[in-house]
Amino acid sequence: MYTLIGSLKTRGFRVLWCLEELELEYEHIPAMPRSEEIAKHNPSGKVPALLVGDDVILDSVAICQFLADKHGALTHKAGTIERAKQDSWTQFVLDDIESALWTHAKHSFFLPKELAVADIARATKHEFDRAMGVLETRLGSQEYVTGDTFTIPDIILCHCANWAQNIPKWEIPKGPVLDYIERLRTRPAYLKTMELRNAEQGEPH
Ligand SMILES: N[C@@H](CCC(=O)N[C@@H](CS)C(=O)NCC(=O)O)C(=O)O
Repeated sequence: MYTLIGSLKTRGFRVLWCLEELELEYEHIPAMPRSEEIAKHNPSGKVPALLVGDDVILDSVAICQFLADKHGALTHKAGTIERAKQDSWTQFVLDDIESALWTHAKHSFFLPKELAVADIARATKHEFDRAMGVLETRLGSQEYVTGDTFTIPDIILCHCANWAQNIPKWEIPKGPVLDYIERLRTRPAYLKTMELRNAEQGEPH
């Protein structure tokens, strides 16, 4: 039995999608960042966290990859070339896409006003658009990022695409990249996660 702590309006979305894909039993506590509930498990106050018995796993990608490895799906096997390429995709999503989104979010609402850079979007949108170009080239005409198999970086990428589309004027390029994202959004586990997310109160983080 797993317990996911973290609102679905945060990176918690990725973990619940993953739990749904794997058809696992879980409990969900939709705690917000910096809430008392998450502070019991993560001193940084960041969500999500996954409780596994007496253990706590932090960081959405580590959690998703753990679940995939443990349950033998949504991943290539460790030690294979396919897995190396999958991990490279995960790293690309975090370094080139999520980092632009996260820098943008921090300067928009997480940092104290006196520290936030007002026109940060000039740099972050530039980084994001550049990453979209790289994504288009690397994806080519493949169904998923690693080819025929749906894996964890597809989940992280789709979550980042949703995040980007909530920022005014940030767009996913039409054509192969948008088609790929829209294909991911038809998955039953995604639709279930989105339904649960939409039923939650509060703003996206
Ligand atoms: N690397 C972590 C990042 C977690 C994170 O930054 N979560 C955001 C919400 S999506 C948060 O809780 N932020 C609160 C803060 O930065 O204080 C992960 O992937 O889970």
